[in-house]
Amino acid sequence: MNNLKIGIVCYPTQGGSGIVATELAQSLANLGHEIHIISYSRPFRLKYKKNKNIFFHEVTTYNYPLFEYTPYEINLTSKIVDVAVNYNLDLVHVHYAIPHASAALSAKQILRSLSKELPIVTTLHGTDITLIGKDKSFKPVIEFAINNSDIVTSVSKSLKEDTLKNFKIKKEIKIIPNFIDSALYCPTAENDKAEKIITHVSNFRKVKKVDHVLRVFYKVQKKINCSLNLVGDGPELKKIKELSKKLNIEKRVHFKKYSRKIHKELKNSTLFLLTSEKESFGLSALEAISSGVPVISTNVGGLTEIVVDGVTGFVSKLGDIKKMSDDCIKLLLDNDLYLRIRNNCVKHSKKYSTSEVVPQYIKIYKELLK
Ligand code: GMT
Repeated sequence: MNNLKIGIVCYPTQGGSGIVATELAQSLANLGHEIHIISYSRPFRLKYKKNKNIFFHEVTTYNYPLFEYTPYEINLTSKIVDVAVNYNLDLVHVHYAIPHASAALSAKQILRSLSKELPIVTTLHGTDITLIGKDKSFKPVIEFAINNSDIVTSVSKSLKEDTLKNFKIKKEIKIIPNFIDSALYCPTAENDKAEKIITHVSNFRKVKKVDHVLRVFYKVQKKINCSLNLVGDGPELKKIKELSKKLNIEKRVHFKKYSRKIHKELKNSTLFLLTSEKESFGLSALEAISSGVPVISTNVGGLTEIVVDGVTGFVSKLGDIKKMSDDCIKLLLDNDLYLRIRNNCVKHSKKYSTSEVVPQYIKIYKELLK
């Protein structure tokens, strides 16, 4: 049982869960495991350079005039069955309870009728629990999916607590945090350059409160010569562009497309701002601290596990624009404090490096298959 055949089901988009699933796939493939990624399109972070151990299986949907809503979960279930049989998967690791774990459970039942066992590892990322998961219409499916997965992991302590608070969970939930390639996300001397750049990276959904980022920056730029990099795309982008005009700061705000080179953007940044209303982990904050960039953030969810107040940055209550801007100004004016926090950032991020975290997943896969 050395090299495993693992199915990985994830969202392909810019969100953290898809990034973590893809990075996990790439790390496992580099260790010699055979990885089958199952998703509705090629994951954004999947490198184009062919890795002989990674296979991508696209879930195609079926449209018919009678269906007002395309039944994606059925197509996903069939694809999991198909890949499990044709490639003789040892297990499937799904990222998100719905619809990925619930589809995997249906696939498991179908496979049983074909005399094949398919163990399921489910990783909870947050939105499935703290946002959409709170909608009553999903509750029985989420509870069933979690309680019937063979192993369940959560990306933070806070998300585990939220899951236990909001659902009737009989299953043990193990915490395996998100991880980072610390050789790629590392500080360079460029962090010391005179130009002060504040960066925010997200998928511009309402939950990220990017308007608060602008309002914090508005106050900071009045006191300090600096610019704001807003990286990413999403439903709120248009409104944010309008707000930057209204605040008359558009010359200092640079909108950039999200790219796989985000580590380069961070190397040029002085501070990172994350003003989210909810964040089960905050992968972008981890990318920042690993790059030696102190983070100013809200104190919600799992964020405080990454942004340790006064150690790797400063945290505030949601919407406390004054405190967040004061914290930015304090860090930008006090070079000794800045360098101390920057060093702490790199140290704190080490326990989230790929080499520390990926073996924790391999350990649970092996335990499961014993
Ligand atoms: O919020 C996002 O950016 C997307 C979302 C996702 O599902 O991809 O992110 C969730 O999972 C990430 C990876 O585990 C976490 O870093 C994010 O904190 C979490 N988002 C929320 O909890 C809102």
